[in-house]
Amino acid sequence: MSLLVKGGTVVGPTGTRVADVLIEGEKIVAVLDPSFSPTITVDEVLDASGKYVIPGGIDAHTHMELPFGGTAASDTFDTGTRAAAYGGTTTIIDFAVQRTGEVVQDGLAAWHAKAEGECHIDYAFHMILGGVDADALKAMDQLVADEGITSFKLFMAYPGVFYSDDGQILRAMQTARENGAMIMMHAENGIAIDVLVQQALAKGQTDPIYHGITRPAALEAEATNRAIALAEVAQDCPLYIVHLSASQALEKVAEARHAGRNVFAETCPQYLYLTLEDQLGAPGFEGAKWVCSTPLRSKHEPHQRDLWKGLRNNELAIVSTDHCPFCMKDQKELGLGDFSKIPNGIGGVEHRVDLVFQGVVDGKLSLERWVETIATTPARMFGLYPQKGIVQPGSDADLVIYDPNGTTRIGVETHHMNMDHSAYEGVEIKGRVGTVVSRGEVIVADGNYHGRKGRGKFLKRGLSSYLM
Ligand code: DUC
Ligand code: ZN
Ligand code: ZN
Repeated sequence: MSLLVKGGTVVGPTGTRVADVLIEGEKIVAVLDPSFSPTITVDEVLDASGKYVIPGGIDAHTHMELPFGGTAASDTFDTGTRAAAYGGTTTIIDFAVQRTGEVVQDGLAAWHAKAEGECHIDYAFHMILGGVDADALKAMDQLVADEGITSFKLFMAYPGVFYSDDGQILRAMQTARENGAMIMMHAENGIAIDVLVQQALAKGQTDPIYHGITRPAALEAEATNRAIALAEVAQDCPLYIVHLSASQALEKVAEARHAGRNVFAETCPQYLYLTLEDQLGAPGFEGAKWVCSTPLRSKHEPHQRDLWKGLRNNELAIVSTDHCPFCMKDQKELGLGDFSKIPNGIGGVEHRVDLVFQGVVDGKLSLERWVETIATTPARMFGLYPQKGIVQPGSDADLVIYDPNGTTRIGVETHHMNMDHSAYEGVEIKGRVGTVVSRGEVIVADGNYHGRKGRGKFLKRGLSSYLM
């Protein structure tokens, strides 16, 4: 099967040009000046004139079916990857989980069992380490060498669940420095947060808004700083701060990066668009929709301005979603009367490409940076480049024809995620995902779905291109 994507403006990390993209089978074979391609015979031509042609989105942070707070994230690999495809994402990197006390490889096998035969797009895994001990450190080496798992997430938050203390973190970082893996850090001081949570509950402060109030920016900044210091002690182990939300934490990352350190960070659309005040203004228990960790920050502080600036100047490398959806009914409702029991997470895997494009429309980001933060850098950061993340000969034919003149209105009635609400209800984007191609196959066209469950392949990843 051959396909010609004709007349679009191809956007890459270093520039744009009008070009035709020739696809044979699953691969891009040529990116041609339009004057060449009239002579080519293909099975199908997709007209992309007036549209952008970008690499398929790579969401480097999702949690399909994540067990959390007595329930599990409501999107399966089936529903979540289909929704991702609708939104122009053609690869996800999900987090396999080693629960505390579990053998790492058993946790990984359980994740493979959840995903295999279910995914609509290609997928890879990071590994959450829920218990760093000698066996887990050995397992890290084995996963890097044999399993294509080259990044490990640790938690400075959630004492008693996923939490690692500083000694465990340092050991995992030392191991990563040796085997070339990336350490991903949930940087919040969970011990101090738990004190604030208990104090709030003791005062009868049980509403969802107290979730954010008991997770102050200072405790994100402190943990970020501590993670950076521990990585320095571990011979500059590569460190990636996940879901960074606060200006104060960004300052710590920026300082390390300006010093030439091996430190990177991502933010998420919720921190670029939603605020604590959205949650505060919501009636009754509605604020639970926006309970996630790190939490939403106040609009009266310059977090959003600083995050957009960080994306422009590469202090922030990537926008991922931290897609971790829970329905209100029977899930978020577990925290009625006690905010600390609300499962943490926002679903957004379907909206990331659009929400970051809105930053281009608003003059906050260049087209090139849009593509870099949603596709090219995630591929490079997590060992998928150049198979993924770029429109060039030899790469997988994963691409999106994006219509800058279209409109996307986000809401529960139209989204495809398995959620009974939307964190972005009513948000309108001046742009629209038109056609989505995954390994040479048109899986979405004009809002219609043509893909199928099970076509997505597991990707064994290499080491990060940013490894120093
Ligand atoms: N944060 C969330 O909001 N959900 C899942 C885990 C996490 O760290
Ligand atoms: Zn996290
Ligand atoms: Zn997460």
